[in-house]
Amino acid sequence: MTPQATAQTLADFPFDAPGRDLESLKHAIANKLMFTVGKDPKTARPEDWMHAAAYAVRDQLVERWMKTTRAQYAQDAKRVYYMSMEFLIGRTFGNAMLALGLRERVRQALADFGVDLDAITELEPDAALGNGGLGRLAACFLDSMATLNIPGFGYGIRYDYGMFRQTIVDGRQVEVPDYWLTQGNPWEFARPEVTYRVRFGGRVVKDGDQYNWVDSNDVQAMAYDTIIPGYDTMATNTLRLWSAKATQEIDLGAFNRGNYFAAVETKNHSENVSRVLYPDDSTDSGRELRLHQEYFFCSASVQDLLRRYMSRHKGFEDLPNKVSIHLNDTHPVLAIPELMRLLLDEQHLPWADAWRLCQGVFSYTNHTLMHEALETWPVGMLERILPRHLQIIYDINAQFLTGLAQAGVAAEMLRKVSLVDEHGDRRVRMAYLAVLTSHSINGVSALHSELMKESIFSDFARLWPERFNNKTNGITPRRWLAQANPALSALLDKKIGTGWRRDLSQLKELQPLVTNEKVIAGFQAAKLVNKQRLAAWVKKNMGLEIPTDALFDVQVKRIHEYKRQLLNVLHVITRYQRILANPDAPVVPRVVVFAGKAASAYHMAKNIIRLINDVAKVINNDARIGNKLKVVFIPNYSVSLAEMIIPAADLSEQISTAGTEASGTGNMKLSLNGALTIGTLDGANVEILQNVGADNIFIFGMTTPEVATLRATGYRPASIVEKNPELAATLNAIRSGLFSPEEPERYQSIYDALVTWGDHYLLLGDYAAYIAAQEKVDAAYLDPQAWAIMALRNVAAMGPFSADRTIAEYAEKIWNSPALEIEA
Ligand code: 26V
Repeated sequence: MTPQATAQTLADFPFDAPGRDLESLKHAIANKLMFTVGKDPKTARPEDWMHAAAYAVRDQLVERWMKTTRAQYAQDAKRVYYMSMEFLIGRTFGNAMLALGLRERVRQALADFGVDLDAITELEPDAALGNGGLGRLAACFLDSMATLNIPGFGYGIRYDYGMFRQTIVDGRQVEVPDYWLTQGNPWEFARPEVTYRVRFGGRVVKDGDQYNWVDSNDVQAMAYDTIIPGYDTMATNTLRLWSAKATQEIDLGAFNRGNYFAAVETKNHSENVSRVLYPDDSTDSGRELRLHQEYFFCSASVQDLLRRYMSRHKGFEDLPNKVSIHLNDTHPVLAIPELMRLLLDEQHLPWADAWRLCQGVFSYTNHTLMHEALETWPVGMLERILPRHLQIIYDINAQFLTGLAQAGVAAEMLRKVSLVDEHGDRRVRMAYLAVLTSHSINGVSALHSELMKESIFSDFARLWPERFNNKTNGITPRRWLAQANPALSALLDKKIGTGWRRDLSQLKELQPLVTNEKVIAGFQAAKLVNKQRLAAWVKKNMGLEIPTDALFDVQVKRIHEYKRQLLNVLHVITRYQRILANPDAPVVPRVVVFAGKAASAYHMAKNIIRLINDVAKVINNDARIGNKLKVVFIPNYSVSLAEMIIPAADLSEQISTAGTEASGTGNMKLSLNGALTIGTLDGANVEILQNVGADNIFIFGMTTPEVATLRATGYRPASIVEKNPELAATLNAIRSGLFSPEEPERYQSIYDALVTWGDHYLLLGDYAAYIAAQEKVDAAYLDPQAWAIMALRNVAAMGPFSADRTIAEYAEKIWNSPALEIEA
């Protein structure tokens, strides 16, 4: 007999609701340490206290979590499934305490045991299940969906190894595996009962109208649930991550033949599916394991959401009213043929009905225009691994192309829009499948959404203009201001109240106060505290002294040619040479901070890291320079390091070639924390400019049309160098081995990339404008009052860049998903 749920409401169920007062928290932590962690306070390590405190805080969320789920079922609410290969969550402990408003009380409770909250907080490993912007956006969106009471579920993969840990050895990036689960993860609930069979390979046998997929190799997907707390609300959502488990513990056939090791190997092989996060590395994108990963999590998720729907509904008519599936880039696009397969082959719906339901359910966000990042899969590989899905994709394509042909569309155009690219080896274009199916297709900034319609999806935008729209990205103010920057948060609380955490538009109330002397002094004091925090970290971890009265010039993001860290390096070298040439001239002292990872197979990006470190070594050790210029490459950039670096920044480097950065979100985080932007008219920089005003930002360089024109008419970097002696000297320093005396030709290839091979990102084309903009930055920084006012105007203008605004737009315009009402 299975025990029945007798309690109609949680009020009838005799559990002890955890108290929020200090004494209750102390008892909870003590109990967790003894009974859950199993440690004597006498011998407990800081990690044990961290786990005990985490469990105590987690308990505070569980009741809310259950009330949220009950309310979802009771109201038969529409659920939004946000499907993403990446969720770059970072740490959870601090975020959970913030959401509950319990941070200071937990601090006190721990202090009574002689435990320092800040010290144990640092021991939590980051959940680094993402590469960069796309993964962090997914994490910010989960935070905002919960905070806005939107019934949102994240679906993704529970990688055993997240983003690699970056170490710097002799200036070079060396990757170390990130096995983040060693100490256990107090924030997840394993759900061994929630498992689905995911099939690979085999073949399709047709039996009348029925398609049977047989002889497949199977993997089990097992669910792990992470609680996503909303801020100051009962609403508490779920991130469900799938982990691969072998279907049989061992292969019995092999075992019986006495080959024990081969038997265990099969198990290891199938469990490889969720082993490791793929780096954002276009050269690697054809790897077969990646296709397995994508299908693995799509299949498990779609089976899971369909089961949930079917448990409460008869028939599928209502599916689009109860379910939205959002595709975070093309990585989850196999969810489309998977839902088709389940509706056709298992639920026996007619094709037209299944297709209509899919179009009602799916929506898609594009995050890049870069050709290399647009996913395609070889037809042969799909046929081998997902034979039934390939048939379904062919059928979707045939219907689509037949419709167009009947409407008189020419063969040439049919080839262009076909789901199958017939050039060379035939490949399926996943982005086209997403566009063809989705009722909404959005870009992530105003500029990017326009370019998307003009470039990669131009033919589709002409066919279905109504499907295309923009949703400018945003960031969660909880993590990126309240949590990361307590000093500035306290100032804001005092001057405009505390409501900005839930409603970031309230920052505009700062506008009339930005010239107030007390506000200015408060801002400057907060900035200094944050710079001291960073400087202390750099001293402790890197042994380098950095002056906190210098301008902190920060570029933190993935290392990529299009983001142009090299342009920043050119400025650094130019500055270095100017100081040497004019040792007595007054200069604005600067600390130039870099951080970011390069994909492990991206040689140019890794070489850029090495150059930055070599340049840093020479400049930082040049006695003639002293504190006038310091260069720091902070290793192993992560969400947690971002929380420390960003609040310390004075200047935010957003210098991508116009038209290449889809949005950027670091730009928003830095401006929100009172850094001024030096940037190109790219991505969301354009909208930041509109909001802060041209006087409070340093915009430079070619516009997107100018970039296109220069490329079309012929970019000749060598002739730019000829006309600019300072640039020539800078490049020469790199080429001659000034920064690599032990190997003078080390950076010849970088020189060649910039000067000889017609660099696609046009760095030298923007060099002069960039240097001129940097001179304006120096001039502005000489007046600390005026600088602080500009920085405050940035803070005050960041209201629109809250992820709450973004999510409210998705909910209203794309998902049609109202907020849930939850009893207190
Ligand atoms: C590409 C690939 C290729 C296959 C291997 C795995 C992998 C993983 C990631 C990617 C890149 C995805 C594109 C991306 O991250 N775009 C960024 O999205 C941010 C959020 O919208 C946006 O702010 C950035 O401008 C954009 O570069």
